[in-house]
Amino acid sequence: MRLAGKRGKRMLAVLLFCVLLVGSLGACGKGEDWRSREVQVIDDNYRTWYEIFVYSFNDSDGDRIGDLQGVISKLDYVSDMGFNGIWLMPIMPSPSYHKYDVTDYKAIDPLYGSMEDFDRLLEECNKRGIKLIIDLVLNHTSSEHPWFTTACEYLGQLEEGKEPSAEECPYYAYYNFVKGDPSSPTYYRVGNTDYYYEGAFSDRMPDVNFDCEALRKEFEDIMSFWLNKGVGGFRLDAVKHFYGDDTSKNVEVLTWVNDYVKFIDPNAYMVGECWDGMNVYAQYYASGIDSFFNFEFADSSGVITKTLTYNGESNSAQAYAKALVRIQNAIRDNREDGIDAPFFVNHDLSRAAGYLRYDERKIKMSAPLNVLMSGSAFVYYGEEIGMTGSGRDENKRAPMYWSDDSQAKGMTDGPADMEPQENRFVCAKEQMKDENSIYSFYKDTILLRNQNPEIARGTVARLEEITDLDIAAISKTYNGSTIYLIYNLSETDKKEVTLSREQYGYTEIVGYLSVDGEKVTLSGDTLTLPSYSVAVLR
Ligand SMILES: [Ca+2]
Ligand SMILES: [Ca+2]
Repeated sequence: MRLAGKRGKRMLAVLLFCVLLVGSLGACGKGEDWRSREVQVIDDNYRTWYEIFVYSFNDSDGDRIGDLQGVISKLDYVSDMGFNGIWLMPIMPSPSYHKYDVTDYKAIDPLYGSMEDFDRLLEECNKRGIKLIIDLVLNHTSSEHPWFTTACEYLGQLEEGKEPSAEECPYYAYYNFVKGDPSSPTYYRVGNTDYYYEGAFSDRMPDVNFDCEALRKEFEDIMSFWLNKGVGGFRLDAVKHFYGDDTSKNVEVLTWVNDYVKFIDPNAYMVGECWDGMNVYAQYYASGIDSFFNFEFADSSGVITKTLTYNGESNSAQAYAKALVRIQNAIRDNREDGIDAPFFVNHDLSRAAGYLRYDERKIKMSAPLNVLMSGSAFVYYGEEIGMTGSGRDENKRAPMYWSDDSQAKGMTDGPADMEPQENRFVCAKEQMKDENSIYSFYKDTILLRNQNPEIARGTVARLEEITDLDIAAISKTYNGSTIYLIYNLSETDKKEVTLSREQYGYTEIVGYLSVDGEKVTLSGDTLTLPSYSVAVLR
């Protein structure tokens, strides 16, 4: 609707006045829903990412294996939840269901579709402001990769007494071959020869040799291939294993990767998997790679689970707030602009519903403890509906539970060796209709993050005057603007927290989460927080 002329302008002014009036009433807590506030999504690398295992996500052609067209048709689901980044687990041709052993780094596995499908996926992501990153497995190839099979054939044909040469077969230098049995559990024999190769993960995954310049050139070519297509960056697999556990050599490899990728696309985003404690993975930030996954907070024994399920001062809400500051400092000690990459569950870890004992309140509360962290937050598909999955890896990668009708369109069968999984919470279709579901709680959490740019980008400080062990009280400051996040992590008790408006310079609650749907209120300087709730003050 367009308003014209003087009269129009006056009407506009009246209208604006009304909007401001309603807005300020809402600000005083007179009933306006915080959810109607505007989002302020910034196009940078502090995003909210959704991790997708394509195989089990959504099928488009009826073979009951997920595929790229299936992902495309669920982009609105992903975007509607508030995610603005997607990490696709490996999509390149591979003999395994998980595809972490690649046979061709510049193609799409035919099970998942074609390169045209992938181009369309990129296009559809762009339309929605979603940055797409793909898994890049540099540590090893498939044992069926032509580089490896050619090298093995060469060694098999080598004349007795002759030394192998990279001039005769360049691929020989791509891997870590040794002559004679090294008596190591991670070395495997090449056919009937005297040669052995390194396979840190399995005999099907020969480790590459990063000392080889020609191999690095191949990887540069591969990275530029995907970046030139418009991929937003990479999730870098197994970076701790490039050179065994040698941190300085691994950091050197990552420095090379980072320099090359940022030269092609300065805005590209990369996140590395250095599966280790904070003291180790924080050192990897020296490479310049934007992020490393925060294994300190994740999984059944990380900070998030301890905060929710363990007792004692060292697992209290206070301890959670201290841990937020500790991880921030550890990263900044290694690089000032490093971006934390918090996550709770991924494809290698048990799903949270099991170890949180299907306690819906705890499952909900794990969302803000992860997603409201500073940095680039990651959520594994299915966590937003409390899916089940533990034990063998296949169980952790079960079919996305879209519908309780397993024959419904899009449903997949999951990996062949998966044990039957019984989901205890209702399917996505049902949860989307229920404003009290785990799904809705996740969606609200991401909305809060998208409305307040300080949540992802802010520097964290603890409000030390709040000493209640059940309360985590922090500030986040970004671009000169400070907000406050107050978490009540008591499983049972409503809490009152007094915070001087004058001292802290806030005026209102701009949003909150509460697992039971009970309101968070502010009266004078006193904030009332129901059990398991978080308030954002501005
Ligand atoms: Ca399919
Ligand atoms: Ca290696």
